[in-house]
Amino acid sequence: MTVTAVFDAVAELAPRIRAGLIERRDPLESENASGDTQLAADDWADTLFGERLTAIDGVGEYASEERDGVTDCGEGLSVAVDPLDGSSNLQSNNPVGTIVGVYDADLPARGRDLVAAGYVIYGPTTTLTVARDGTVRTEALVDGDRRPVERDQTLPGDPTVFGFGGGPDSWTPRFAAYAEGVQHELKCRYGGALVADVNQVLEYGGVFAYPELVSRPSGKLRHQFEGAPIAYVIETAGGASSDGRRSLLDRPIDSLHDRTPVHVGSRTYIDRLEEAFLQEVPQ
Ligand code: FBP
Repeated sequence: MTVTAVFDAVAELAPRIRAGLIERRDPLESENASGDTQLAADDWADTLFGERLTAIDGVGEYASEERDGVTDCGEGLSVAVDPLDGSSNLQSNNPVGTIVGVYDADLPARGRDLVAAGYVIYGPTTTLTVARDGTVRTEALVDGDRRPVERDQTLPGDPTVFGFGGGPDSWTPRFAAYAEGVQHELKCRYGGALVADVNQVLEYGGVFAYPELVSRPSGKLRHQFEGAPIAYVIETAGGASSDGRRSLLDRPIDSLHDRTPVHVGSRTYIDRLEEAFLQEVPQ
């Protein structure tokens, strides 16, 4: 089964990625396809994942945040990877991760074409969270073992945390108004790595957003590599997602490196966001 082979490969590579981060924290001269400064670790992790995942029988395409285009490697499913999410956290020794989306369509592909998605967190423990076949499972990757941590993870009914990227000076008025309400109800938990911030919402309930910004109407995060796979995990766990108008899984995609506003979490907070944005009187 190709999906199993993909996440087996990710589980096997994760400890090696973690061990290699310390010597690769420095920025390269180059930028990635999104124009972001690359760290040596970004490029190195992409090389490892690319080599491994393109060799899997049943994987037909590989793409990553760090590469301009799609790598054809045969017939089968398409794998889109953010090899090192939150890499700017390396300097401060805060969590970073890897995000993987498995699409049953040529890339760029819509979120509804996902058949599985997941992420690794290189945190106090290295964990692998995978959403597939209607269930979210988390394993701890310790000494070559895969120890089950959660066998059927769902968002709790009493949400407690929020994390919003960007900041009040860069938010649009409609998001700022939404944030003003949320921050009096939930505790702020924002650490600058999507996978770690979203995992707090999966664990404790609440909402994560990297929203539209006045200067960046499509926000900062990449749709193919971050928004859609993360939305798939949270929706599989009983939560909801939105780009402000609809589920991120329904958002059209024109180009591989398109960005999107990302809002994921407990349905009550996603519904509130969409209601607020719908009532918005066009400027
Ligand atoms: P990359 O490091 O893969 O570019 O990820 C972007 C990211 O680091 C996300 O992981 C995180 O949610 C966001 O940017 C943090 O942005 P900011 O530094 O503006 O808070």
